[in-house]
Amino acid sequence: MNVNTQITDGVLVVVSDNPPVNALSYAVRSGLLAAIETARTDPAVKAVVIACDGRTFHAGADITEFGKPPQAPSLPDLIEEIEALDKPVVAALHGTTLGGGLEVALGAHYRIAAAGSKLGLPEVKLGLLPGAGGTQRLPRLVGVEAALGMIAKGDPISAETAQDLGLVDKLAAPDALRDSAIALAQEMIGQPIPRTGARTDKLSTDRDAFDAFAKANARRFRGLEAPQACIEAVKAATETSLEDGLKTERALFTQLMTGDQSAALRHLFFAERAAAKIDDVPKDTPRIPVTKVGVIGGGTMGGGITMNFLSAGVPVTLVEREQDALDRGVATIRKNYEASAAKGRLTEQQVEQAMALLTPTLEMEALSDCDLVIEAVFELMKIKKEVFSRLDSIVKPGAILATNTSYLNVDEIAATTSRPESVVGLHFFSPANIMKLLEIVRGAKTSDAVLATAMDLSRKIGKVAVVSGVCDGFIGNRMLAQRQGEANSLILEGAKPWDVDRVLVKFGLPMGPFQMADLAGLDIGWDPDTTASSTVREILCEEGRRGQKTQAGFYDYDANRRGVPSAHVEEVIAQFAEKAGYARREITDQEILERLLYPMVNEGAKILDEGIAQRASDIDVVWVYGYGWPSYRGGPMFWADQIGAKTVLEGLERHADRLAEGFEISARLRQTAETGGAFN
Ligand code: 3H9
Repeated sequence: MNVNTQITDGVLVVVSDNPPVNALSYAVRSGLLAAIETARTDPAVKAVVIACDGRTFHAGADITEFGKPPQAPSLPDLIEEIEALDKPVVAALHGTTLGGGLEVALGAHYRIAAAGSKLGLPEVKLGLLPGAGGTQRLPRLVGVEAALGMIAKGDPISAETAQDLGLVDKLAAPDALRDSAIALAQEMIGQPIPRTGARTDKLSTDRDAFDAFAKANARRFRGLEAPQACIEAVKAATETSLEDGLKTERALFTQLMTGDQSAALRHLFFAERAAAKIDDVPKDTPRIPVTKVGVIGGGTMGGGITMNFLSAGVPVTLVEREQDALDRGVATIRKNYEASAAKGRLTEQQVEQAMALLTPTLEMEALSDCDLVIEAVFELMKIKKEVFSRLDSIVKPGAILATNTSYLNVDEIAATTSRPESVVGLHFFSPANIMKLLEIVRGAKTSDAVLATAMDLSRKIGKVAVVSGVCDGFIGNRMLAQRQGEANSLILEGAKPWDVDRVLVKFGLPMGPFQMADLAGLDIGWDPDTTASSTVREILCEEGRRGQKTQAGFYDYDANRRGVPSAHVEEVIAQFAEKAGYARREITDQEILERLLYPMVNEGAKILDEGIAQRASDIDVVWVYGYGWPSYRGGPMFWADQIGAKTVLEGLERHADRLAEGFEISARLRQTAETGGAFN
């Protein structure tokens, strides 16, 4: 039984129990409807409380039912029955009252929430809108402005804020929630019933409010269909009756639900959770307690990594070789925290608390009692090996030794220690305090305990982790190299760098390869002593065009770092291409897109074949959280599934003559195309 009922002093207490998050599955909806029917017909029932056991009130509709044939009762119908009941209904909210769960609460006549709990309508993050009356009832309770924010952005609010907004009538201590709800229900017996749907007093708004809201959030909403649909639905609430508003909401919901974007975003929801599971590591693997972390290298990467742990309340010992570099590293960490405080994201006290957890030092020996040490030194095998063999002699047995390498062979690094089972790759992405992705690189000998601990830690510091096997560049950079190779060829064949960038930005990425190169600095990996004008990039570096920091790279930059196409660079490329014997030609946007992205999909297929990634959806998670792949396109493998592996294969065969030397089509791609299968 998912839904139990009991009558307590005239109050029918209806309790759902559908772990883990009390999703409103068919069984729960049926149970709730039956309970409402009992309340309607049983004269012993004078009022109703709707509550949940377990960790949360309903956290939404059951997403696993989406895309399957709907089963009555539908959630909108159930909520209508709740609202129509002529006995007071109180919803008792705890945990995370989300989506359809909040819509149930909006249909109830009163809402009482556990202090510290959260409420929200996150459907937009799944490419949807609240489809069970949320877009019509929420603005009636909290006003248009607050409702627009909650619905179109999807971020939850605290119960305390919800009370201020009028969404929640009362707060209760978490352990007194159920009793308080029953008391409130009893108090309301015989009172006029306040139905959210019948209210209109908060609906008036300035006509321009909707456009202004869309404009103010244009960057956040770029490329996404759902936020605009959310805005339209809320607008309908202000313009029509509840009944018509609900019809508009339903039509928009159905349109989104059957569209590609929501399919992609729902895929990502489950992909992110699947990525947290390592198939051959048992759930109950003992973890290594990590109460103190060491970081070697106080540069951009080491500093960012350090901040993750300080922010999570874990003390960090930060090692540098020179006092100057150490001071600079510490100052940058402080500066970053203070910038967050200036934006109101942290209090001054939180800044000081984080900084107090930091121990800067020049002595590697200070790492001896750390439970985890992460190395973020120069990306050269020789240096990494030196660091690890020293760590091996310093750090206590059982501690985790991690490298932040983005390309190098983790097994080779591990082999320099007497404990390869303790060595793992923790590949953070820059800026490491902000980017969500963490590639956990599993060496041939990395122990289960180290992997399971790394997974737990990533969650603790707010990262989305994906396990990768050892190969050059791991999952993300290995695929990126394919894209970069084609981008370099395309500009020699006749495309302009800004055309290449424009095509990717139009596709939904935040920037293209040449904008990215300018941002990172063209001189990364460039050696002034050995440079020989052998690539366009080398020539630009030799000319002092090192990217944004020199106000010139592939683009010219103004004082505000705004890039404009450079006629000079066009000339450099044309001359280089001529010398190298390229026949220049017009290249269509479609060819640019196919040449950049199809080889990435092909590489992804090889990564799967070789067992470097556990599953296709892991590759999608890497690209969405680490490289800005648009979430509404689900990741490269999901995208390939949507357009069809056959399309990708045919495209690669069409471009075969122009693809990089040694390019090979993956057996998995060919097979998937030929059988009409899918990667995901
Ligand atoms: C909606 O409501 C539409 C309506 O407006 C209209 C309908 C007509 N369904 O995240 P966790 C699973 S749309 C099914 O690791 P946490 C999840 O996959 C919905 N399953 O836990 C995972 O499974 P597994 C609007 C769900 O504590 C397990 O539960 N609601 C659902 O870190 C644990 O999840 C949302 O979008 C679901 N709704 O976070 C809320 N939710 O163990 C989505 C979770 O097999 N959910 N699962 O991997 C969340 O944001 C988080 O899960 C939550 C808990 C904050 C609740």
